[in-house]
Amino acid sequence: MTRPLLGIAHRTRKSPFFDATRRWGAQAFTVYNHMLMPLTYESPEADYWHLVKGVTLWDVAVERQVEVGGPDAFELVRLMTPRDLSGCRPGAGKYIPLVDEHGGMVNDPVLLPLAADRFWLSIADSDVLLWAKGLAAGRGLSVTLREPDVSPLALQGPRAEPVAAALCGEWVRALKYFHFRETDLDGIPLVVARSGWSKQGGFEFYLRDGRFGEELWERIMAAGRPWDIRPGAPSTIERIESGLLSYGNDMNLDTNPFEVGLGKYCHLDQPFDFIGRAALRRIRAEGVRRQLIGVVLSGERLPGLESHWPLLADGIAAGAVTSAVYSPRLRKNIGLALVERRLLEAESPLTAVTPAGERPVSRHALPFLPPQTDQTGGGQTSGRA
Ligand code: THG
Repeated sequence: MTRPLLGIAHRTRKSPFFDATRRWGAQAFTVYNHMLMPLTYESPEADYWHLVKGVTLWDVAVERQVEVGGPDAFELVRLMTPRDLSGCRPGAGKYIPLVDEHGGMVNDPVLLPLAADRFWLSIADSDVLLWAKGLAAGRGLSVTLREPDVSPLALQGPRAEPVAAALCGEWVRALKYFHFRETDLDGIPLVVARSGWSKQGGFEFYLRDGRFGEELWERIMAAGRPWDIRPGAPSTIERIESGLLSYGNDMNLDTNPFEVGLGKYCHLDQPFDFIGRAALRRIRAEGVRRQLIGVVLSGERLPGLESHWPLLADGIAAGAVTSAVYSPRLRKNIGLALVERRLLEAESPLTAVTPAGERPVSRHALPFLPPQTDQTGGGQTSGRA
């Protein structure tokens, strides 16, 4: 069967790096936040090996920024997340689940506090700007909400740090995990952060003026040449091995943070009354119905997952595999699955219904593989607070 063709129109937005990524060999794209994102250059596996062994540059302009500004900006951001932001200060980014009034996941952005009254939510694939506008209008908050001209590039891999230092200066080596700084490269306005959707270490360069897209891409590629930099993209293989979640795949409005392992970011007893607090307290008291776990699917290498694969326990519906991929380092089919808790507790044998037939499923601890730890300026885990 041939692959379906993707129709492109004006509403399918393009990144300021689009032409550069085509020139550098992007072969496949997906749509994310109503925008095109390159997925593959050489092949998913070749791109993955460059990421885990070297350094790769990703066009992740689809990680759009929702800018919240004005006198009530901090209040609106706090209303949107169960994470306690009382210690929030400019320059220190945070991973924050956003939930609705039922405790359902609206998005899982990175929060960048630019100033006491100005924030970026660097969003996953859902319409956060509209949710924020509705909340602000409904609550009569004095905020300005917009999607500014900001386009992130991610530099990821164990050799990312020397490339970032060659480009921006030695100061980037001291940047702590999730921390960021505003800077410029000979007039190209940037925010540089130590972050990214992999556990191989790296940085994100938020371009603050799309007119410099070509120039920034080529400058990073030139700086990375001595380290054999390659074009790349968020890797399904690496992110599943590392246990990173994908909004829209592993969670959506019908899942709550406790089900998907994000309970550690839910501070339900903080004084601030965020949206969804009562619902999340009820869920905490009653316990979750389902739980996201790591799974190994036995047998031959499986095809890519295009929609959830049903899970069965003794022929009874038990949940679904939400993401799956063949791991070249583990030489196994690995995945994430949202499973009924009572079946997990009963340790019922699970089977996945895949396009290649039924496959026995066993549970595996997350992450499947440990993070790269030597490139994280202050520690990959110490920056969590
Ligand atoms: N960077 C930026 N924007 C983004 C992403 C990103 N927007 C979309 C998407 N990714 C948002 N989702 C995530 C999910 C996980 C992480 C970051 C963004 C992540 N999590 C670490 C973990 O789970 O171990 C660390 C979380 C923590 O602080 O404890 O990095 O990648 N700009």
